[in-house]
Amino acid sequence: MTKISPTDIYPTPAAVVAFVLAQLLAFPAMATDYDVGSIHIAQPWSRATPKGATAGAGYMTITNKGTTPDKVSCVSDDASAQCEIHSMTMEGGVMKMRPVEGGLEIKPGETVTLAPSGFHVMFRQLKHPLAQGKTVKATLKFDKAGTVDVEYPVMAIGALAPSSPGAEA
Ligand SMILES: [Cu+2]
Repeated sequence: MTKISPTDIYPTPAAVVAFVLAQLLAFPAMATDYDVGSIHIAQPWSRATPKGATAGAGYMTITNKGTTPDKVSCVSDDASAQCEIHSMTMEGGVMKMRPVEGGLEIKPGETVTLAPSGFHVMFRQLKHPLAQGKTVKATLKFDKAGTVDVEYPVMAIGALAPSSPGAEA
């Protein structure tokens, strides 16, 4: 006697995992977008660090599609001992960066871009250099939307954007 079970029709979880792994292997540095609550995170990326560097940075675009302000901070990452969100400001002709106290605010309907020379996720006290083609995984915590793990594909040293010439893995 034969009985059709859902697994005959739909791919098994193992098949799905195999497919996803194949995709990841085909595009090792492809960025994924993330959604958590009413927060959308687009195009996360990072930059390779030279040997001996003590810190690295992560960038992304965060949009608040909700109706209340939210604040984001970095809880931890897999490449460094500490993770913070920093701002960069010009002070007396010198660029200075400092932690954003209490988290970076994203107002309702607002999109905040973290990019070189501006806001960034700072991976402090690196355990190893960030290598081009690899990823850094960080846990971000939004006061309202909750927690999300984000993978930052690492682009070339000095890349200005994920699509910069020479930034391809
Ligand atoms: Cu910084």
